[in-house]
Amino acid sequence: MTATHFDEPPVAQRRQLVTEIPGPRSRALEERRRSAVAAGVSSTLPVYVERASGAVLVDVDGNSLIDLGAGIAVVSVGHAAPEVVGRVTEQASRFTHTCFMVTPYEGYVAVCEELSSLTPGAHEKRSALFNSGAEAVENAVKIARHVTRRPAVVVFDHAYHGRTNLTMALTAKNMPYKDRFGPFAPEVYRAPMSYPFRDPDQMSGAEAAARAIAAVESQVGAENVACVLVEPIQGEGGFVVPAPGFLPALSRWCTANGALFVADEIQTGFARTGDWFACDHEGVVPDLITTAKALAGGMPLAAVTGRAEVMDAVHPGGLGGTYGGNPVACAAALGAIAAMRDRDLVGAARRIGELVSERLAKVASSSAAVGERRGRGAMQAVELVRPGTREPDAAAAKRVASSCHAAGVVVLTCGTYGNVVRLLPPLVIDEALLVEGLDVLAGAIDALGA
Ligand code: PLZ
Repeated sequence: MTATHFDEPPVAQRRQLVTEIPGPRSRALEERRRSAVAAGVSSTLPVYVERASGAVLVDVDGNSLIDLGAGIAVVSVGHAAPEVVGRVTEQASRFTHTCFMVTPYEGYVAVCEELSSLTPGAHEKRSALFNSGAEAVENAVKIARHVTRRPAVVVFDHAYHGRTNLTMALTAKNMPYKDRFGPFAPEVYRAPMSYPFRDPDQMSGAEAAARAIAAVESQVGAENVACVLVEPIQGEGGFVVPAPGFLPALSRWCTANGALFVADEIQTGFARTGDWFACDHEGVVPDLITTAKALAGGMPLAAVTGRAEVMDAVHPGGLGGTYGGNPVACAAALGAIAAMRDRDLVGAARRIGELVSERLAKVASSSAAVGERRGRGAMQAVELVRPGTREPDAAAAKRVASSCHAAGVVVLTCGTYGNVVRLLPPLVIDEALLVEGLDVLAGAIDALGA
């Protein structure tokens, strides 16, 4: 037997740089990559990861970096969480695949049971499992159209729902997601989002919802709408938190008009915002909810969960795919959910939220480059602007991210205008490590000199 990861000492939860970032081995791999990997697939920070645990990445040069991105909100339970690694290893040694559509297995059923009990609403539910967030969103739209017999899908400014053909149509931002990848799927209509920082002053959630509904009613017609699809807090679009009342008003409009309210909780779901789901914050109960990312602690798994009568309206064989609900991914999900429950990661996300928002508020008050600090729970961001204006400053966001990266702290940017620096730390991060990461970020924002 060769030595395994388990024989190595655990990864220390600290930041330690032993080379420049990226180091020589990462640079050599980047060189190799260029002649094998398609240029269209890019990396935010080309340090090649050798192993990881908790909130620390160790690269091939021996540098230890603080991970405040969690692989875009995926490893909320931390890298190499024992609950995930143990179940994945055990399942992989029993069997890795049968195809649930051919010969089923218990793990798939158990994940759907967990989804029924954790997602918003006490009603009877059913789930179907897929491989990626985009695939889950595609299927939610398929189901909504099938059951309502209506064509139109309403999405919002700044929305992100994926990169497949239908989900590109649903996604708002052209570059890099859509540019010259069309033609796109029809019957997708975009409504204005509630974006308090950029809306007319004092626009309430109810007013923003009325604005969106008026656009839908005049341009689409309520009777044509299969579903309204919305991220309860927008992710890639800039961590846009809609004004209170926006989501409940949309949900009520859907119910009154025979359309389905679909919450895309792929980025916000599973404890991230300090509730199990972001919809819980305002007691919104979606008809359908899409999940992925943190659901399976790093293995590819996604789901559509919804009202039993809606989900079961689709004919047998109408939903599926070779790998959807793969047994190893399901084992990972059961481990990740157990970890979230046992370690109270909902509570952890709230504590992280308090700590991060307090620190970022301090930075915001001392730097005119920060237009707004916003977020909920362990999903926090700063929107950078040209001082004294609301003009987006993407170059500043880039500078801040690069200087964090050079110092060994992984942060991500986002936003329609590319000017938002966002934090999505693993929810198991040590407080001291988080504070250290925030110090680096605060220093980078201060260094903008605004
Ligand atoms: N819906 C709300 O956040 C994925 C994608 C980054 P997939 N977000 C990160 C990138 O550049 O591709 C996402 C999301 C929301 C859907 C998706 C799509 O999920 O698993 O990437 O397909």
